[in-house]
Amino acid sequence: MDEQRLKKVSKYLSKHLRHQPERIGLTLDRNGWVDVDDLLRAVAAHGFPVSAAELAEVVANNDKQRYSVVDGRIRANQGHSVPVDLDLPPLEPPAHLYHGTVASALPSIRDEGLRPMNRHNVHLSPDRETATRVGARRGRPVVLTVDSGSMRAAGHVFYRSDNGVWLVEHVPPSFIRLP
Ligand code: HQG
Repeated sequence: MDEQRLKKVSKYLSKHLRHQPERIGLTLDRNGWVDVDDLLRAVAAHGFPVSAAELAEVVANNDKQRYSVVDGRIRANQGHSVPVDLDLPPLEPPAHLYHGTVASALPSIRDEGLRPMNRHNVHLSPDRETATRVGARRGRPVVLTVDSGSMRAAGHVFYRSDNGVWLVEHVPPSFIRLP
Protein backbone atom coordinates (compact mmCIF):
# COMPACT_ATOMS: atom_id res chain seq x y z
CA MET A 1 0.00 0.00 0.00
CA ASP A 2 1.42 3.43 -0.79
CA GLU A 3 2.05 6.11 1.87
CA GLN A 4 -0.93 8.16 0.81
CA ARG A 5 -3.40 5.29 1.11
CA LEU A 6 -1.84 4.25 4.43
CA LYS A 7 -2.40 7.74 5.80
CA LYS A 8 -5.91 7.98 4.44
CA VAL A 9 -6.96 4.65 5.99
CA SER A 10 -5.33 5.63 9.29
CA LYS A 11 -7.18 8.95 9.40
CA TYR A 12 -10.46 7.24 8.63
CA LEU A 13 -9.84 4.74 11.43
CA SER A 14 -8.88 7.48 13.90
CA LYS A 15 -12.04 9.36 13.16
CA HIS A 16 -14.22 6.36 13.90
CA LEU A 17 -12.23 4.63 16.65
CA ARG A 18 -11.66 7.85 18.61
CA HIS A 19 -14.38 10.32 17.82
CA GLN A 20 -17.45 9.20 15.88
CA PRO A 21 -17.97 5.42 15.90
CA GLU A 22 -21.73 5.92 15.61
CA ARG A 23 -21.24 7.63 12.24
CA ILE A 24 -20.58 4.20 10.71
CA GLY A 25 -22.85 2.30 13.09
CA LEU A 26 -20.10 1.03 15.41
CA THR A 27 -20.28 0.71 19.17
CA LEU A 28 -17.01 0.63 21.08
CA ASP A 29 -16.95 -1.35 24.29
CA ARG A 30 -16.14 0.50 27.52
CA ASN A 31 -12.42 0.06 26.90
CA GLY A 32 -12.60 1.30 23.33
CA TRP A 33 -12.43 -2.06 21.55
CA VAL A 34 -14.41 -3.22 18.54
CA ASP A 35 -14.27 -6.50 16.57
CA VAL A 36 -12.02 -6.21 13.54
CA ASP A 37 -14.68 -8.01 11.46
CA ASP A 38 -17.37 -5.55 12.57
CA LEU A 39 -15.08 -2.65 11.73
CA LEU A 40 -14.31 -3.99 8.24
CA ARG A 41 -18.02 -4.56 7.60
CA ALA A 42 -18.92 -1.07 8.84
CA VAL A 43 -16.33 0.79 6.77
CA ALA A 44 -17.32 -1.14 3.63
CA ALA A 45 -21.01 -0.45 4.26
CA HIS A 46 -20.20 3.27 4.50
CA GLY A 47 -18.37 3.54 1.21
CA PHE A 48 -14.78 3.18 2.45
CA PRO A 49 -13.82 -0.47 1.87
CA VAL A 50 -10.59 -1.61 3.54
CA SER A 51 -9.25 -5.15 3.14
CA ALA A 52 -8.10 -7.23 6.11
CA ALA A 53 -4.56 -7.09 4.69
CA GLU A 54 -4.66 -3.30 4.44
CA LEU A 55 -5.91 -3.01 7.99
CA ALA A 56 -3.11 -5.27 9.23
CA GLU A 57 -0.59 -3.13 7.37
CA VAL A 58 -1.93 0.10 8.85
CA VAL A 59 -1.79 -1.35 12.36
CA ALA A 60 1.75 -2.66 11.86
CA ASN A 61 3.24 0.25 9.90
CA ASN A 62 1.48 3.22 11.37
CA ASP A 63 4.06 5.91 12.10
CA LYS A 64 2.80 6.38 15.65
CA GLN A 65 1.50 2.89 16.42
CA ARG A 66 -1.92 4.44 16.86
CA TYR A 67 -3.83 1.13 17.00
CA SER A 68 -3.63 -2.14 18.89
CA VAL A 69 -5.13 -5.43 17.73
CA VAL A 70 -5.62 -8.13 20.36
CA ASP A 71 -7.69 -11.31 19.97
CA GLY A 72 -9.48 -10.12 16.85
CA ARG A 73 -10.36 -6.74 18.33
CA ILE A 74 -8.93 -3.32 17.57
CA ARG A 75 -8.75 0.01 19.42
CA ALA A 76 -7.01 3.36 19.17
CA ASN A 77 -4.18 3.63 21.71
CA GLN A 78 -4.97 7.23 22.65
CA GLY A 79 -6.60 10.45 21.51
CA HIS A 80 -10.28 9.64 22.09
CA SER A 81 -12.99 12.23 22.47
CA VAL A 82 -15.72 9.60 23.09
CA PRO A 83 -15.78 8.28 26.66
CA VAL A 84 -13.60 5.17 26.86
CA ASP A 85 -11.63 3.76 29.75
CA LEU A 86 -8.22 2.76 28.42
CA ASP A 87 -7.67 0.95 31.72
CA LEU A 88 -4.00 1.91 31.86
CA PRO A 89 -2.07 1.47 35.09
CA PRO A 90 -0.75 4.67 36.69
CA LEU A 91 2.95 5.00 35.98
CA GLU A 92 5.90 6.92 37.45
CA PRO A 93 6.75 9.61 34.88
CA PRO A 94 10.27 10.79 34.06
CA ALA A 95 11.38 14.06 35.72
CA HIS A 96 10.42 16.04 32.61
CA LEU A 97 7.95 15.64 29.79
CA TYR A 98 7.28 17.94 26.85
CA HIS A 99 4.28 19.51 25.17
CA GLY A 100 4.28 20.89 21.66
CA THR A 101 1.94 23.78 21.00
CA VAL A 102 1.88 27.16 19.22
CA ALA A 103 2.43 30.74 20.43
CA SER A 104 -1.24 31.73 20.17
CA ALA A 105 -2.14 29.19 22.90
CA LEU A 106 0.43 30.52 25.39
CA PRO A 107 -1.55 33.33 27.08
CA SER A 108 -4.32 30.94 28.03
CA ILE A 109 -1.89 28.12 28.94
CA ARG A 110 -0.12 30.61 31.21
CA ASP A 111 -3.44 31.33 32.97
CA GLU A 112 -5.02 27.93 33.25
CA GLY A 113 -2.29 25.43 32.48
CA LEU A 114 -2.63 22.63 29.94
CA ARG A 115 -6.15 21.29 29.51
CA PRO A 116 -7.34 18.20 27.61
CA MET A 117 -9.50 20.38 25.31
CA ASN A 118 -11.55 17.90 23.23
CA ARG A 119 -9.68 14.80 24.35
CA HIS A 120 -9.71 12.97 27.68
CA ASN A 121 -6.24 13.90 28.80
CA VAL A 122 -3.44 16.29 28.16
CA HIS A 123 -0.98 14.54 25.82
CA LEU A 124 2.70 14.85 26.70
CA SER A 125 5.71 13.66 24.74
CA PRO A 126 8.75 11.87 26.16
CA ASP A 127 11.21 14.03 24.19
CA ARG A 128 11.53 17.42 22.54
CA GLU A 129 11.66 16.02 19.00
CA THR A 130 8.27 14.37 19.35
CA ALA A 131 6.78 17.47 21.01
CA THR A 132 8.12 19.60 18.16
CA ARG A 133 6.30 17.38 15.65
CA VAL A 134 3.07 17.59 17.67
CA GLY A 135 3.28 21.40 17.82
CA ALA A 136 4.13 21.65 14.13
CA ARG A 137 0.66 20.24 13.25
CA ARG A 138 -0.68 23.69 14.15
CA GLY A 139 2.01 26.08 12.98
CA ARG A 140 5.43 27.12 14.17
CA PRO A 141 6.00 24.79 17.13
CA VAL A 142 6.67 25.97 20.68
CA VAL A 143 7.88 23.29 23.09
CA LEU A 144 6.97 23.54 26.79
CA THR A 145 8.81 21.57 29.45
CA VAL A 146 6.57 20.02 32.09
CA ASP A 147 7.92 19.30 35.56
CA SER A 148 6.33 15.88 35.66
CA GLY A 149 8.48 14.64 38.56
CA SER A 150 7.27 17.47 40.81
CA MET A 151 3.71 16.97 39.59
CA ARG A 152 3.85 13.31 40.54
CA ALA A 153 5.25 14.25 43.95
CA ALA A 154 2.30 16.62 44.34
CA GLY A 155 -0.14 13.76 43.68
CA HIS A 156 -0.92 14.05 39.96
CA VAL A 157 -1.45 10.68 38.30
CA PHE A 158 0.26 9.84 35.01
CA TYR A 159 -0.47 7.11 32.48
CA ARG A 160 1.34 6.04 29.33
CA SER A 161 -0.60 4.84 26.31
CA ASP A 162 0.49 1.68 24.49
CA ASN A 163 2.20 3.88 21.91
CA GLY A 164 4.25 5.87 24.41
CA VAL A 165 2.18 9.05 24.79
CA TRP A 166 2.05 10.30 28.40
CA LEU A 167 -1.38 11.24 29.66
CA VAL A 168 -2.46 13.38 32.61
CA GLU A 169 -5.71 15.13 33.45
CA HIS A 170 -4.38 18.67 33.81
CA VAL A 171 -1.03 20.45 34.07
CA PRO A 172 -1.28 23.50 36.38
CA PRO A 173 0.71 26.53 35.21
CA SER A 174 3.18 26.26 38.09
CA PHE A 175 4.59 23.03 36.59
CA ILE A 176 5.11 24.44 33.09
CA ARG A 177 8.30 26.09 31.94
CA LEU A 178 7.33 28.57 29.30
CA PRO A 179 9.90 29.66 26.72
C1 HQG B 1 -3.72 23.41 23.33
C2 HQG B 1 -1.69 13.77 17.92
C3 HQG B 1 -5.28 27.07 25.08
C4 HQG B 1 -2.66 22.37 23.16
C5 HQG B 1 -0.40 14.27 18.55
C6 HQG B 1 -2.97 21.89 21.75
C7 HQG B 1 -0.63 14.10 20.03
C8 HQG B 1 -4.52 24.93 25.11
C9 HQG B 1 -4.48 22.01 21.65
C10 HQG B 1 -2.12 14.07 20.17
C11 HQG B 1 -4.67 24.85 26.50
C12 HQG B 1 -5.20 20.69 21.82
C13 HQG B 1 -2.59 15.26 20.95
C14 HQG B 1 -5.16 26.00 27.16
C15 HQG B 1 -3.90 22.97 25.83
N1 HQG B 1 -5.45 27.07 26.42
N2 HQG B 1 -4.81 26.02 24.39
N3 HQG B 1 -5.35 26.02 28.49
N4 HQG B 1 -4.29 23.64 26.93
N5 HQG B 1 -4.03 23.74 24.73
O1 HQG B 1 -4.87 17.92 19.24
O2 HQG B 1 -1.46 17.72 22.35
O3 HQG B 1 -1.81 12.08 15.37
O4 HQG B 1 -6.21 17.89 21.42
O5 HQG B 1 -1.38 22.92 23.28
O6 HQG B 1 0.72 13.58 18.07
O7 HQG B 1 -1.86 18.87 20.09
O8 HQG B 1 -3.89 12.21 16.72
O9 HQG B 1 -3.75 17.94 21.53
O10 HQG B 1 -2.37 22.70 20.77
O11 HQG B 1 -0.09 12.95 20.59
O12 HQG B 1 -2.35 10.27 16.99
O13 HQG B 1 -4.86 22.87 22.70
O14 HQG B 1 -2.65 14.14 18.84
O15 HQG B 1 -1.68 12.40 17.80
O16 HQG B 1 -4.98 19.94 20.66
O17 HQG B 1 -2.17 16.46 20.32
P1 HQG B 1 -5.02 18.36 20.65
P2 HQG B 1 -2.22 17.83 21.08
P3 HQG B 1 -2.50 11.69 16.65
